[in-house]
Amino acid sequence: MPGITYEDFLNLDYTPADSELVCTFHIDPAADMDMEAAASRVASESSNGTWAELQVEGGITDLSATTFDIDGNTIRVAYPDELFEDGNMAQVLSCIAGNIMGMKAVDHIRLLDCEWPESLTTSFPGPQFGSDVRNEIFDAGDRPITATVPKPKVGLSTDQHAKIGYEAWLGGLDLLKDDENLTDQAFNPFHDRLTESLSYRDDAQDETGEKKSYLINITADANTMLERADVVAEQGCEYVMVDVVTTGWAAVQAVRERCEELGLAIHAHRAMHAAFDRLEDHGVSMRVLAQVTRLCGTDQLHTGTADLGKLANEDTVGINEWLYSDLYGMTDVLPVASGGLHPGLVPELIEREGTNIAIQAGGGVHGHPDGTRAGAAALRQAVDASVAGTPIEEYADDHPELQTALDKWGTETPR
Ligand code: CAP
Ligand code: MG
Repeated sequence: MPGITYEDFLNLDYTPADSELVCTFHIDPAADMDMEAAASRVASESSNGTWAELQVEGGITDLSATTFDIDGNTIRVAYPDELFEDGNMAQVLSCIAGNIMGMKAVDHIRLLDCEWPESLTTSFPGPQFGSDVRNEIFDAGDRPITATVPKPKVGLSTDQHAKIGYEAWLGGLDLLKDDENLTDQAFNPFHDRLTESLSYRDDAQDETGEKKSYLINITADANTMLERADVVAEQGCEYVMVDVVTTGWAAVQAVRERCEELGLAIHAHRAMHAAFDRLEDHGVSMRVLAQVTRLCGTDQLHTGTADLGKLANEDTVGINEWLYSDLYGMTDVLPVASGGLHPGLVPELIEREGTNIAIQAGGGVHGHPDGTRAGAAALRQAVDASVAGTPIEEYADDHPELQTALDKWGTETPR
């Protein structure tokens, strides 16, 4: 490719091959740059180009990406399959969301969406269980599964934390979940928490006759996560929880491989996603982060509350549809709705997102005036009523825990 220049990366007559990865970006060119010049630089820097005109002796494989469509500030770029290493998400992201994020040729650039080709996609494992966890683990039928995270986030002793789990399970919830900043601190060590919580889990199963499980946060360096996953499986839990953005997808891939051997499902929390996706015109969209997470193979993923909860959300419903969509036979992902939820929001949440989800509430369970067990019962009652098509106000007539929750929080979105 002797004499390669930026113009070689722009061809508005080009039709991408089925094997190519097509990425859609929003770009705002720098003041001294026109759209075509900026768009060609995006394709160049994210494939095989650089700022200087290159003189390469001898033949090499042409791995140039092509900007083939410009529509206002939206551009589409096709990347040849050979550019990527199969099954290596870190390498893929270093191309399509790497140096270009800091290029001076653009004031802002946002990776909005990817169309994943079959060969690259199927080089990743995808989830083991996906939304089948609802019935493979819990026998939940048509209803969403439910989870709660003890609050305060950190500072509870192991015993306090485990007892809150017990109360929540007895109240009718399926899952206890660790908070994102609880891993293995002195006030609540990982191994003690695992053992004590699973002991209460067994009691709660015996007392309720329902299956219960625990999303224990193994987030750490990759080697430590693998050791923790081994112990979680040895002790008879079904899940591990990983914070996929902070730990990084290479580490998630290592955990996914080990979880295949161990038969464990993976719950993906997404703390720090908003550093990538909150600014509308820059970064990486949650849609793409969700795509990446599905390819890497987690079974559950937080995707927000369709704007019903306390946190800003990007297109929860559209992202969930992508997570369920057919992707060359790859297993789907169960979306987790969380962040400021409480029983009064459940009917509208199910209206917006459907029932093939997990519903997770912390403050909306433990903040119940009568405590965690009543709060858990109220959340479960709200779910059962909604799935049955009964208005929760009516259901609350003979479900006092739900009535108390509605009296306290109504159907308002918290801030
Ligand atoms: C929810 C939560 C989750 C957020 C994360 C929290 O607690 O535990 O981390 O849901 O956001 O600490 O806020 P509450 P997202 O139920 O008490 O709000 O699901 O959007 O990734
Ligand atoms: Mg949290």
